[in-house]
Amino acid sequence: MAPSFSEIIEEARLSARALIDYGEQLFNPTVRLGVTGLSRAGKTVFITALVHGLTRGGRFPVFEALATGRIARAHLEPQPDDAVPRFAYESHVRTLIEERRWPDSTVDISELRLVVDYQRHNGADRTLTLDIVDYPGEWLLDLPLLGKSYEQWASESLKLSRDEPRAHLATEWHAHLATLKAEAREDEQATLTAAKLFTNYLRACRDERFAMSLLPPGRFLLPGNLAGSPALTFAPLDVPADSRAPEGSLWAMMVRRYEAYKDVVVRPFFRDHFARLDRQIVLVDALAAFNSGPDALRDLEAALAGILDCFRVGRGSFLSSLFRPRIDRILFAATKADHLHHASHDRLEAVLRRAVSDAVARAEQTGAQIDVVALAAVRATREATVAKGRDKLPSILGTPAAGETANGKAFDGATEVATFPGDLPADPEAMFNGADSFQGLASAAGDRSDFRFLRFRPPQLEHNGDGEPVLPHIRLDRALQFLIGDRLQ
Ligand SMILES: Nc1nc2c(ncn2[C@@H]2O[C@H](COP(=O)(O)OP(=O)(O)O)[C@@H](O)[C@H]2O)c(=O)[nH]1
Ligand SMILES: [Mg+2]
Repeated sequence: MAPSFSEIIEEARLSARALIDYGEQLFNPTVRLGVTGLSRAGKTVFITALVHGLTRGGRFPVFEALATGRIARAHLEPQPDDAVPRFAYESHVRTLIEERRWPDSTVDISELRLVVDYQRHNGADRTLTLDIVDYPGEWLLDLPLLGKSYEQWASESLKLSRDEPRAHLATEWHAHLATLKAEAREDEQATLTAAKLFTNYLRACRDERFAMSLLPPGRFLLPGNLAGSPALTFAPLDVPADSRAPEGSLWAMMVRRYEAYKDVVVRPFFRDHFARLDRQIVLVDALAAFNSGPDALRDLEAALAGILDCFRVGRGSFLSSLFRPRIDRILFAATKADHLHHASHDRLEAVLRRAVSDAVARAEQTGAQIDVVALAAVRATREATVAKGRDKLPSILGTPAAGETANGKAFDGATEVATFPGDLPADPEAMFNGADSFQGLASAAGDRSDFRFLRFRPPQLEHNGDGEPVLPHIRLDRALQFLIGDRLQ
């Protein structure tokens, strides 16, 4: 298929951008690090802890450049992109350390520039600029839409919504859909209602009990300044994947708006942000999926495959002729590992490795190096062994956030408790054996589910001397070593 006019323009813009970036790179070695993950995965906390650790000299034994003292200084500088909000680092640190609260949730892209002065192994002084870009994983899951027609997207979305537990959540939207005739005249009110019910369905899927991950179009849940615009007012119709809309029909109206969504939302994101990344970390809240149940874990697996496919977007498509994505390292990180006893950290890593294994095998042909880690950017717990009868249970100690409940008891946000969150199996395969592999909240009452993770408050830090205390973490240094260690040789 010959490229369309808009695709040719797109290529020209991309190559102009690549040239500018290349010029800068010559004078000023820069790594653009993308930090993504679905909402609540832990992006804000990860970036805050990473920057805090680098600028304040955190305890990072596995991050070689810092551990061996080759990093002289790291400091923040104004970011290069004027149209992107700055990551609110200082206020997030204050919230975490002084108020012992987690930072408020953010739903937009933001950016921060960190400049690292270091000494090469051969003794020469150098500077590495690290541009950290925080963007919602929901936006990433939109990239495959670039290669799909409205009809393909609609029939895939419908098919997905007809399986349980989604079908259950889609009842109202499906009922409305059954009243629509795709070939009928275009109708703004019907479209508005369809879009509203479809969005409600997407939102219900994100509910904690279900924790479904695979929900494009991402901007329906995070509309930002596009809320209410036509580009966000469409929904799937029940139309064959390989057919075309009659002119003036409801169907044609949906097609037009779907294409507008791609033009207004997806392409600019690809061009201005995604295509310029050098390194990428994808944060995954696997524990939320364990909490919910096997369906959520299966969904997460599909979403991860979708995300990995995004890193191939542009390589096998029209975009690859002029522009080659630069991402050469991708790290998948299971976050909040401090909710598990350390005996389970390797197991958490193994489950994530298993969840991305198929997709990794495909993505490796692209030449990007891929790794998996289980980490806690901020460790909110300590460990203890609690005797229960004759058993000794490996437990974790932490202060549950006010309002969290366990066994009918509500916590006040000030009391420390020991909990046994559940054990991960030695064989990760056991988590993927279908609907009965484990019990989650989606199908079982709270006291019968296999895992129950409480939300803990950030840790109480010990101030000694006048320096600001360092934040405890789990394997954050390993993540850093993989992501930028080679650029600090
Ligand atoms: N215990 C613990 N909780 C975390 C950690 N990182 C994130 N969280 C929890 O996850 C929530 C969402 O994190 P956030 O960074 O705001 O996610 P984002 O939406 O991806 O930016 C926080 O409010 C915390 O409750 C961590 O390292 N340890
Ligand atoms: Mg955030």
